[in-house]
Amino acid sequence: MKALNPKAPSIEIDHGDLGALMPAMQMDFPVTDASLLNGLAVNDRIDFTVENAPQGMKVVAIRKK
Ligand SMILES: [Cu+2]
Repeated sequence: MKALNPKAPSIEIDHGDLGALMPAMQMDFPVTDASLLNGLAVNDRIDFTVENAPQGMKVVAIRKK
């Protein structure tokens, strides 16, 4: 993970291939709640869950590896 923005809230992730969703890239994802960013630091390796809603993609869960 490359950057945290608790005010947005969002998270910048250098992610691998996400199957049908998108290829590997570095990008900013909105997160459902800033509390998901608690305890994370830049360059932590994470697992994350993305919800692909009609209004756009949102990260709904983050877990440190
Ligand atoms: Cu992407």
